[in-house]
Amino acid sequence: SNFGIQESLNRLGISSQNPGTSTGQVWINSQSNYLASYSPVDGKKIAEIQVTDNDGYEAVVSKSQQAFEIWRQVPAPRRGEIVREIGNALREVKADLGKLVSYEMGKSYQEGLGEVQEMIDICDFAVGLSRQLYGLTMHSERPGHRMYEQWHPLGIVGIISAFNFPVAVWSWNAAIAWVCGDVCIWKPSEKAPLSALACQKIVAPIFEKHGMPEGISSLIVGDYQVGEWMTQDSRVPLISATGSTRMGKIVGKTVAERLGRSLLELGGNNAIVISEHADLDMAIRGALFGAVGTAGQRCTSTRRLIIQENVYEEVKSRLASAYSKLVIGNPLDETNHVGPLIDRDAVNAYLSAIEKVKASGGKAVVAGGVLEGEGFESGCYVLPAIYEAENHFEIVQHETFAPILYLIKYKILPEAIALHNGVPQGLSSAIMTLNMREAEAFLSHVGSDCGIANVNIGTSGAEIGGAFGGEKETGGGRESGSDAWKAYMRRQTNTINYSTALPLAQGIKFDI
Ligand code: UN1
Repeated sequence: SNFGIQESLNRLGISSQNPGTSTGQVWINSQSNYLASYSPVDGKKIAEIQVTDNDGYEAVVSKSQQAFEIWRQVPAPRRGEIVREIGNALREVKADLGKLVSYEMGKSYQEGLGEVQEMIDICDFAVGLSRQLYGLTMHSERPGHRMYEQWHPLGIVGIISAFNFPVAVWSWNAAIAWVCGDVCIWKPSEKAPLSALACQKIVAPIFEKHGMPEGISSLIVGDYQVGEWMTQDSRVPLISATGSTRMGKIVGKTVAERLGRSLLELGGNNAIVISEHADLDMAIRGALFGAVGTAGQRCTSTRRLIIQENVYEEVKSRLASAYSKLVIGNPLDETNHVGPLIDRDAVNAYLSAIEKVKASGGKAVVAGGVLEGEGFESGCYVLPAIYEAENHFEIVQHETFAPILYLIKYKILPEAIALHNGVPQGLSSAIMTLNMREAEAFLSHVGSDCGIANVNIGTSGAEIGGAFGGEKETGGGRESGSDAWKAYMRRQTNTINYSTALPLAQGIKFDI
């Protein structure tokens, strides 16, 4: 009776007995190796899924290559029609898939629903995009010549996704890649493989219904080894990877060695600057959701608050009081605010970060700890914590995927911006201020160095319409909206001579 999770699993076709052999799309070919998915909500094993072995991987790639030959010839607006149906199917399963995401990964049910909504939104975006894959035309320097550019499909896109957004980040990549004429091989996090399997079961019948071949959407399951087959594989021209900076450095290097393309969306160390000119009610609410939403496991989670000294004490005490009202528990129960971390390793990383900030001289505003007793049997529930810290502390320079918020004090805005930018990562950022000069300075070329910079909004919860990603150790890639689609296509410049002469460019003479 765990909030209807069993009924949702049934409707999504995820059974605890070997859940996946009937998707119609190639994604496994393994005899014996299984990966179990455990829920951090109650510590129970949800189901096992077959791990992809090397033969299985080869079968997936060859199916994908064959599928690409066909898919790339389907007109882009027709491809968009199919993506529209995928969006509609997601609308129908929103509650069930949101619940599975919540149960397998531990985010609140509301956030699980939000994640499926992101998938629906990106499908809508991709449908429109399917008629807008525009190239430029240029004026040739030569008489009787025409120049323009075309965007052609790239081929197989390898998608490596993280546990924290187990379905939405895949859909940002897949929906765009599909309208661009690419085919996708998805290697989901081994911590959330069932959410991926559910997605595969949603999309596969739609391609099939339209007479499309297997291999437009494929799944490979396993640990880093399975990902490595793909990152080393020159048959996969683009690898789009979301996860830690540590992982991204390995993926980026491997793909670069074969001169492939990688699109990296890695760690953040996101801060909100809270000015003395802020609407403090708004600042507290923005900081609270940013820091404790998804139990601090978004790459956009708020990790640092850089607070002007005149409002520092007030912000600190109001945050402490807000934290005291947080209810931690089963994320499927909508009366709770914060669910568990993904697993016990994450709990250990959280505890070690707290030890480190204390050892560096950080002071607890709201102390952390692991919850025990009834309802917390999985051992993954922790208390959201706040520490006063200094920006240069080694642990503050790191992304810890947990609800730990560091408070840092500043006097003048240039100092706040320097502290803000003084970390290796560059994903998301925000300033809370009603002062126009401060807001514009923060967004200017001497302001935030992040890929995302907000005013009077927290650091998390970006909309799909913008390009998503960041600078420095965040990896530089951009996914989702705006013109991020260009990374999924190859650009071709065409020059056509319709004159009776053959003039050379740059006026070069070459006559015989
Ligand atoms: C991520 O954490 O990898 O902006 C993605 C946000 C969400 C996506 C986060 N829309 O917080």
